[in-house]
Amino acid sequence: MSKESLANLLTEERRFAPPAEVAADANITAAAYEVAAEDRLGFWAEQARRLSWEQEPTETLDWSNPPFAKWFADGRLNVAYNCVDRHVEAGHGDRVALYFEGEPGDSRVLTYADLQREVSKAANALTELGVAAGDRVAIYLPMIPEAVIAMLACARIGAPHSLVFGGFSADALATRIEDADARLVITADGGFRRGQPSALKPAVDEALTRPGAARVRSVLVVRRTGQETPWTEGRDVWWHELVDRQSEEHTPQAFEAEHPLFILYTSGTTGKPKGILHTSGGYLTQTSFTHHAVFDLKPETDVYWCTADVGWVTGHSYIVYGPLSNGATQVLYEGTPNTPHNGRWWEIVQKYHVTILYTAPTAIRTCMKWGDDVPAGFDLSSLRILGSVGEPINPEAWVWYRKHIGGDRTPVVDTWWQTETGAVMISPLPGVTVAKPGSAQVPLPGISATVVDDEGRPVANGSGGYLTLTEPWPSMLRTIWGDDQRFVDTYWSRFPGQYFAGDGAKKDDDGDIWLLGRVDDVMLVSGHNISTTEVESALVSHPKVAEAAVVGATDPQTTQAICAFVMLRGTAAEDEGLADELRAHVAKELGPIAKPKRILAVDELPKTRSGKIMRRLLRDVAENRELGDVTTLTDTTVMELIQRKMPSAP
Ligand code: 6R9
Repeated sequence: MSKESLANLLTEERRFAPPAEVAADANITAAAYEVAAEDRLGFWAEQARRLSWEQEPTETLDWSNPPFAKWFADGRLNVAYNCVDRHVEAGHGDRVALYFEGEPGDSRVLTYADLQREVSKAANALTELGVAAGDRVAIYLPMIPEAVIAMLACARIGAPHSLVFGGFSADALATRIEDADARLVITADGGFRRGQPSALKPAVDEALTRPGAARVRSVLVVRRTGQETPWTEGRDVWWHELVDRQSEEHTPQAFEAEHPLFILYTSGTTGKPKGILHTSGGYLTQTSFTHHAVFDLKPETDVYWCTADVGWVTGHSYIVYGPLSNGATQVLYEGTPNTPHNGRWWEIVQKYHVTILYTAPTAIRTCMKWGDDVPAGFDLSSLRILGSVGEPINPEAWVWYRKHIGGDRTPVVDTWWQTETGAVMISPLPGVTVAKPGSAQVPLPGISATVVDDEGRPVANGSGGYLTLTEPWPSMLRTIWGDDQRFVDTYWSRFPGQYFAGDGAKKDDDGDIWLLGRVDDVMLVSGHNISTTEVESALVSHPKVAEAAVVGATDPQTTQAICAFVMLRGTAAEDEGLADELRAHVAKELGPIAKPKRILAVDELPKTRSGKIMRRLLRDVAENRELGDVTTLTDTTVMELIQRKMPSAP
């Protein structure tokens, strides 16, 4: 980035105060900020008491060897016991833990007592397969209860899990198995997606032919679709044959707070994927606290639903560990939002009386595109809090979400965090914060975040720069698996003493934080740094545009030229005047400097499995280059369609 900090273009004046009834009964009040500011470590020590420890920690943070943190180091606990057994012991065994909704319409209900039996049996099965504390287990499953059960069974016996998105290729799976040196793979014959059974097991078979994955001893296979499945005798074992015959009793053993809980790979734009390592006590403390605070969860009455896949960090922290440690009742849905019809999600909200919904901006924009009448056909009045995660949420999408899903009454919490942070770091609180559409606003109590300039100095209100975290936090990544140096270089070297998240951000006049996207995506146009997020938000605020992705393509006159890919709303047509109309609209919203030089209407945008737009691929197209790595794309044919529409070089 050049010396000049990010242009501060966007102005958003709408404000939404917390509803009186949420504010009156909120789990967290404004006082928490003061308490935490006065004694940050004392605040986290207090939050750790949300958990049941076999041995209570006396030490909160050991930061004697930064950036390698130890939290609650002398405490001992079992993570699965905290997520399951203790709720049964407290008399909540009959409470529903999971309402599972399969894509074909099948459903299952698991209470906390059921979950305790299932997790115990699975833990016994893993032990029978020779998995011991410390051994890594790769999990490659669809969104079915066994995914949650398998994760908790691993946690219960102290075997770190490594989830790989179902749908990642055999290659991606092999690299992750090899890097973590996993000994067991848990998979399924397949899962249901878009109305069809889609196979998973063949990808495992292929991955295991790679030399790096040769140390895998067994493959545990859940029967989900019933499709024909290739089988390797002596290595492959059916879940229903092995797990079902196990004892329902299993005594959880306590592990040290810093015992590894899981590894989760983030792709990054270059180089091999980074295995982000999370440990037990600090991670569970912060996921539990943030889930309680940010979603105001009332375990007795709320029905919570996070639409993420368990293979994404959001699924780890806000389907499994946060909600279950809090004794939540939640929905787990296997499939896509539009199978068999565009209202499937809203039908699920209506069916289970969902009160808290947590999803991603990409899903919200897709629903906007399908039209307001789709959610209007369902009773969504049970909803009381809405959340967003994964990308900056454009103000227009935020307002649509609140109005058409939240009945113009629910708070919307825009939660900023990363695989690396483990839990939410910056977010409004639903009963406290006067919300600003498009802004994640304030660090949570106990979290220190700021926006700095090129030299690492905090910027003044009203300016932009880089988002950094200035104090360690309990659920921080502990390292990159097997590569401490890369951990130091990647996150702690750009601004010594601060964690650099890789995101651009600005502070508004009130000091609230607005995320502006990855700094790699920031564009340099005639000496101005312009954020892709702001131009995208301006485009999405035009009534014809449902989604937009903006990249900077090399340009001889202006260094980079803004190139926009737009998806139109259902009724809008691509006519001749469209590009000029959108350019004029952006000029009006942001100023002439932000006007896209080229605008291309497309049917789909390239996205990762967690719904993030892959701008680097669009940059490849805009610059007529061969495409980079596409293995983490949901749908690789999207890129061919876009390339075909692209007129060659400007
Ligand atoms: C949880 C998750 C992390 C990156 C992060 C940022 C983007 C996530 C956001 C957001 C703006 C939000 N991001 N939440 N940007 N506002 N509320 O998404 O983890 O998959 O590791 O991605 O996602 O760019 O750096 P992960």
